[in-house]
Amino acid sequence: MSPLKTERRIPLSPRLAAIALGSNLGDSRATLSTAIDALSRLSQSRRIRCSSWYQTAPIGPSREVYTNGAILLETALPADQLLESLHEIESQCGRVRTERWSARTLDLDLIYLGDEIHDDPNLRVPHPAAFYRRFVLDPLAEIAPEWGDPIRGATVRQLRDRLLRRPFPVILLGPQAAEIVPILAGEFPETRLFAFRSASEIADGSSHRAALKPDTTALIVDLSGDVPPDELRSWWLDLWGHQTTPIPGPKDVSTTIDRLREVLASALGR
Ligand code: A4P
Ligand code: MG
Repeated sequence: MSPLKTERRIPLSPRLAAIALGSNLGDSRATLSTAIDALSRLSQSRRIRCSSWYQTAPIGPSREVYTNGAILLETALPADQLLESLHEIESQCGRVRTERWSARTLDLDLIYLGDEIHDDPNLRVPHPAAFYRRFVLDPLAEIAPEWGDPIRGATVRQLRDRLLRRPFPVILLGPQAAEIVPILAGEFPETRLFAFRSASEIADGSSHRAALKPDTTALIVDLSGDVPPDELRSWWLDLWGHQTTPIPGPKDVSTTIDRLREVLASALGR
């Protein structure tokens, strides 16, 4: 027997898993209840709570409305086996992977697994986009509001409440930020967009800085992709006593703007 198999036989202590469900192809309600049944029957696992279903506007290229929800499982499965099981359930429910974010019968994303942190392209936990997505946080806040995000130092309820602020403050960070702000400001009037060329410009106290009150929590989108996340996080904490997390952006302007539209629409729940 291989060492890996031996290792997998060591039972893990059960911990909670938060899984987000989404569907925008076929009979979504039927597919989602099949998925809930399959998740509830997973080995070494038991169902704790399910959210209600939410109709959400599609983010990205697909036109069909999504049905989203969330489930809490108690599970002793190792992270890689749990993800494998989620992929199997997606396939059983007719998921066919084509282009990025194409319409799908079923998408299962592992949002949290106890307080575990995994940083592998095949398995990122906490899910890297969950913290700015209403379609994830609304259902999750219904069933696990006090869950503490192990990276962001906030509960699910706090993460969701940040997205409800209007105007919604967003900092775009990078050399193209000033050019992009007027384009997006018209499309997203419920936001307040600030452009900073660099992290040091915020620290130096530019004219925009005064507009960001000490209690402001803003979503930072790092368009340059150059600022190490930990550094950005720590000076953000130092300046305002709140934590946020930068989203690394692509470098070319039109892709950046498209990507920003997706981020803002997810955050605002449009
Ligand atoms: N992967 C890494 N970490 C994880 C994780 N924590 N959970 C890997 C699940 N999978 C994870 O996923 C792509 C790869 O991510 C897999 O190989 C997996 O090992 P995928 O499910 O094949 O592809 P995808 O879902 O198209 O891509 P992605 O980036 O996961 O997209 P999302 O984040 O799932 O977003 N609009 C509304 N209103 N509601 C939605 O649910 N969903 C999406 C897709 C877009 N727009 C939406 C919704
Ligand atoms: Mg997915």
